[in-house]
Amino acid sequence: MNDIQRRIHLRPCLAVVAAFAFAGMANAQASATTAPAASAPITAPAELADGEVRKIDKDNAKITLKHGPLKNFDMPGMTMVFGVGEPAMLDRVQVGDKIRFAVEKVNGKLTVVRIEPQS
Ligand SMILES: [Cu+2]
Repeated sequence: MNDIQRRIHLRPCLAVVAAFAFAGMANAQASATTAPAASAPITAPAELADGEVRKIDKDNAKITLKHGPLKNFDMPGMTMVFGVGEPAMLDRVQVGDKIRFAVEKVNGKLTVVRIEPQS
């Protein structure tokens, strides 16, 4: 194969790679509703949802919340169990507390990454 033949042969492959890269960027932007550019999930500002603490499981780093709609995940309001990013977050809440919280998918699991008191 001479140089010209090699370049012609490579071009379609590069186009496919570029298309995949573009699709990946588009997906990242579609899922990050508040951040214009794709960035690490932990640092991306997540939308805060309303919730009420129903149960705290410090041993397993889990919290049961009655939550309002989670727009990021297309989820209506319900009561469900979440993992928490930091077990220490559970020290700052009590059953019955009304909170605002942020959820992100961490290793495929919905995880509460931020808890704030509801004002
Ligand atoms: Cu839910």
